[in-house]
Amino acid sequence: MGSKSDWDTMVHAAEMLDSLGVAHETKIVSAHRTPERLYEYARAARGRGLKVIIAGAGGAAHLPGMAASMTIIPVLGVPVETKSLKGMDSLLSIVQMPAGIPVGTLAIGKAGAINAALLAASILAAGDERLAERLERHRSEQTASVADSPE
Ligand code: RP5
Repeated sequence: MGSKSDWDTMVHAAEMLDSLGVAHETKIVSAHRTPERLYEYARAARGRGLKVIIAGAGGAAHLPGMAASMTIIPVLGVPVETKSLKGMDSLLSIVQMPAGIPVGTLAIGKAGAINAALLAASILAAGDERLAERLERHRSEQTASVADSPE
């Protein structure tokens, strides 16, 4: 994530990964304030064995696109909700990547963070049958938890 202030949103991705048993790390890497940290992180990611990067950022959110430009690992972008523009700024700056460098963009805020984790797990499940089974179980439990009436 681009800032410690993004953690309130990105913690939902971390919690979903935890609940699915997906190993992960959480880092603050700012495209603006720590550009060299971003360069080193993205450049080293594949060699360190990382398989997917979830990048959450707000405002002029360059982090996902810049990370994606420096690695072929799939990058999932989470637009963090902002006070001034409600995250529309984050969304548009993450989703509107020019052709050639893809970022898989999720919804603004908590829903996007949760779905980024689920999508990362789906990507990883392509080569991990046990994770695929855990994802199937998660879906079944979610379905079973939906009441058929609001009262
Ligand atoms: C972005 O600027 C971060 O991703 C964060 O969402 C936003 C504001 O950061 P802070 O000023 O709260 O550190 O780089």
